[in-house]
Amino acid sequence: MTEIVNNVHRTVNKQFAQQFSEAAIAHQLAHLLPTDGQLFVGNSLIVRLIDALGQLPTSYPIYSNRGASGIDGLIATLAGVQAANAKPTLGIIGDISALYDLNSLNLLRACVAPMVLIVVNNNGVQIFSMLPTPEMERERFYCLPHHLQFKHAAAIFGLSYSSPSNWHQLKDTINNYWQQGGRALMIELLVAGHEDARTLNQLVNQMMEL
Ligand SMILES: Cc1ncc(C[n+]2csc(CCOP(=O)(O)OP(=O)(O)O)c2C)c(N)n1
Ligand SMILES: [Mg+2]
Repeated sequence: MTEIVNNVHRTVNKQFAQQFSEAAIAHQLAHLLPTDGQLFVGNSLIVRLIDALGQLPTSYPIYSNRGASGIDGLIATLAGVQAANAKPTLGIIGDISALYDLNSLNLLRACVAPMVLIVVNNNGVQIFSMLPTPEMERERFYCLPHHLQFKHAAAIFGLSYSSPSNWHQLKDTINNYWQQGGRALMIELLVAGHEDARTLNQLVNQMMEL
């Protein structure tokens, strides 16, 4: 059993060592957490990637939402979670979820503690790329690509903004923010479309063969 667990760890670590992808960030998320803080995880692909690949510290507080149907009101819940206990908070949600609840960015202007919101922009709904959806129709009817970016949305609501393009930039930007504080910070991660849903499926298949 220990041998299998070690093999799983080795395979996963090798796969993500050089990547800057949604799956790799889920795997490394522990390095971005604030000390004595809390994590809010959005729905869809990111929560599944963190569940499968993340190695979060024991007992670290993690919140998530299950709204009326799922992806509604995630930013509002993130703001509410922080307002309730005033801890430094890292939130991570998908791009469609962020667009759905864009007005709630206004709530992040009045944060009572440091707040970083990571928006994983994979240009649409990628969770359905895990399912055997028909290739020809997937893009148009399931993924709904919008080709939008969030820089100006952050500006409208007076948030700081950064869109790092590699792991070191991401880690330094967030960890400097935890030390220095300031206005709430939005981080936009521009990642490839279908890749991460497929990575998860491929990894599960690889694990079955170990
Ligand atoms: C209120 C609501 N409407 C629609 C859905 C169906 N739905 C499930 S996931 C999803 C898209 C999520 O997209 P995004 O936040 O970008 O996450 P990704 O799939 O790319 O990880 C949608 C529309 C839902 N769960 N909740
Ligand atoms: Mg998305």
